[in-house]
Amino acid sequence: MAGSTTIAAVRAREVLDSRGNPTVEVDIRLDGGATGRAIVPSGASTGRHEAIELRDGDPARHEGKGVLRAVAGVNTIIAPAVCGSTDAADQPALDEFLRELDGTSNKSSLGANAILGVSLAAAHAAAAAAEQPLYRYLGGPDATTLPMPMVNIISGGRHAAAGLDMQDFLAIPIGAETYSDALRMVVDVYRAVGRILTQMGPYAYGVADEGGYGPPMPCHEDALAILYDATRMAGYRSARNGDIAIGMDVAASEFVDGDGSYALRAEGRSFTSRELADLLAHWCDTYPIISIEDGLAEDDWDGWEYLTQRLGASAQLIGDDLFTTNPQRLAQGADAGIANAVLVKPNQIGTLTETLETVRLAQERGYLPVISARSGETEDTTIADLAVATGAGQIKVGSITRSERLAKYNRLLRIEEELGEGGRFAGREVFARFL
Ligand code: 2PG
Ligand code: MG
Repeated sequence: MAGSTTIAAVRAREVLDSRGNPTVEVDIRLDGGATGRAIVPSGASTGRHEAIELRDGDPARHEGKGVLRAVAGVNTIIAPAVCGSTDAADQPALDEFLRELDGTSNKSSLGANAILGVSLAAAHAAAAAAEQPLYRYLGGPDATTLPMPMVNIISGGRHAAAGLDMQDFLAIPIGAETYSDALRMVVDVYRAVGRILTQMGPYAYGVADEGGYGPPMPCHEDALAILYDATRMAGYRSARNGDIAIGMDVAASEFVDGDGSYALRAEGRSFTSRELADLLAHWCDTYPIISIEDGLAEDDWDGWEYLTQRLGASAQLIGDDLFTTNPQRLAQGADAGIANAVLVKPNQIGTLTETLETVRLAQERGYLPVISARSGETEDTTIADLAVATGAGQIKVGSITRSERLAKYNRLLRIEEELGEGGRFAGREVFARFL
């Protein structure tokens, strides 16, 4: 569909995410007739330095979580400002314009949820006008690498009602030859974990926000042990260099105390920053852990320095709350030599252009980018295309149940089919420097 890519119409509405919370959906139509739609996700364990998600705060609707103000901002401020004048095919200019229209450094005026909805819907519309799938439109002919998935199996923290303080215990199918094989292997592990948990009693089978199991457990090491045992039960080698390795999202900002100590309810005691780093290092010696996200809190930069010295050569250390997809924070972190990977969540920063800048910066500075969903998700699949477009090499979407997760995994299956012989799977190579 050739034709003008000038934005002709922008329409936002309030829809619901996978937790039943309101979120922003945006539709865009271009002069030439192409259309695009995006739905913005929402986190629970949010970083302090994220761009601001605008919520109504009206307790009479959705306990204050409505997004009618963000929707109104799109329909009454952004729409008239861009319609008839702005080219959806010039993403950097559009995103710069949206930032100026907002006028704040953290997008608190219009809301990152409003701005990102417009930014992504415009990209979808422009890709449709170019008659290209989004990954090809954004990434060009080189966008052929399918990401390694790191898949949530057991959840704790803000994503599960019971027990564990740490948030994610993930399976990383490093032995897989193809993306579809990777997914199948992880499903096998998920089922085996289910069998182990069922033996522990009926309450051990709860499902958490990202579709993983959210069992009550006496201590964190049990989750690691179950994942390890289940992998072997499923017939795979659970080893750093085997079929399935382990990843964790500690999400430590969620349980750091005001005095900088880390209170683990499950272990029944507090840890200093150094003790927590040592505990993680001990687990890395005991289990095949090759990736740890937010091992320490977002502002504990001294602790991060120690953690990186201790584990940075043998494990991927991802900054999520630490960097909040913010190129400035990532640059600071790289200058300080902390972490060696960055989680990339478009709604933490609020525009597609800045998201792509963060990925580019990571690649330039030798940090591994991991494209990520949020715990509150929808049927929107933009991040699947983003992972292929950027050649990021890794994606984190949650577990392999619940359709807001499967929408992304299944989108990648379709891209795998579409690329055929021309595509490649990132595979264990992504982790080569740690193995
Ligand atoms: C994370 C994400 C996704 P949330 O911490 O990495 O798992 O959670 O969206 O709640 O921030
Ligand atoms: Mg995280």
